[in-house]
Amino acid sequence: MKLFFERWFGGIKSENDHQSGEHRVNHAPAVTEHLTLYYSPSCFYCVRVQRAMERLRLTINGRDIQRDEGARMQLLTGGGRSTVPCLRIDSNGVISWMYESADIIRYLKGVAELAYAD
Ligand SMILES: N[C@@H](CCC(=O)N[C@@H](CS)C(=O)NCC(=O)O)C(=O)O
Repeated sequence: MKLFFERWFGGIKSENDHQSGEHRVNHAPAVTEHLTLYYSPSCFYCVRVQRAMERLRLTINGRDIQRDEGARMQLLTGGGRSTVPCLRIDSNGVISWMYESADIIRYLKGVAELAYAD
């Protein structure tokens, strides 16, 4: 099962930065520049969010907390918990942390609707 997740995540990530553990996932526009998805490759809920991102054709900065201790600490100190998935939302400098995968997917649907409107 672990291998499946590793392959699945490995298949979609691009512009991978092995030093920082920071990379972009999926394929698309700049409408998600204010978003960062904290995730772990072994987390089923994260897979659900990533699948939604693919369906919605959204590109989002991803931070793998399993591989990147700095990212895990950012999540813990910023959001208050190290649970993943967590979507960090920067609304003109006001930072919020969304922890529930269902909430994240709902939020991303709204982002996609705006992005692909008209
Ligand atoms: N209700 C959450 C569940 C998330 C969850 O259970 N995440 C696990 C990984 S699959 C986790 O981060 N566990 C470690 C922790 O809670 O600190 C959601 O749907 O997003």
